[in-house]
Amino acid sequence: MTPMIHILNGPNLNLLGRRQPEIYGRETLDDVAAACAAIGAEAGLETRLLQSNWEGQIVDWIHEARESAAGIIINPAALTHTSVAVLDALNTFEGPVIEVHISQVHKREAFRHHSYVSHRADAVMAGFGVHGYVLAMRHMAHLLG
Ligand code: CA2
Repeated sequence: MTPMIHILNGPNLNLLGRRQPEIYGRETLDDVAAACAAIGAEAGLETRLLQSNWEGQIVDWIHEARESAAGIIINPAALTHTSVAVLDALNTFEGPVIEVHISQVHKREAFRHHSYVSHRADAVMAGFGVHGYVLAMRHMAHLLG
């Protein structure tokens, strides 16, 4: 069976490409899904990109990933900086976890400098724009290869 990668996205990322392009760029989450699927096709990985504005939904999807995914790529958005629940859920997942931030969070406000998710993530991308998802997919293929 083709290994599945879940690409999870947190609050407000449904607006990607439609608001604040100076920070997050002009590409949409659909563009990200297509780019990740293309890398997956090259590397023999299936991808499923999901977005929710609800913390509990992200937690539920992480639990589902325990059954159906070989790896998780996650941009938790604001939950990065607030959510022990997302961290606890990720700690129950056994495969590789890659944390992605479109913006370079360390050059932004101090409250964006701490990530709960980084306590679990095997790799962290920040500041590569949406290309960070593509790089994360390539690294996932390397880790699972
Ligand atoms: O840089 C990132 O990817 C972030 O995870 C994005 C979060 C922010 O809270 C993190 O500190 C860093 C915000 C996501 C909001 O997404 C939007 C996208 C387009 C327009 C408006 C919001």
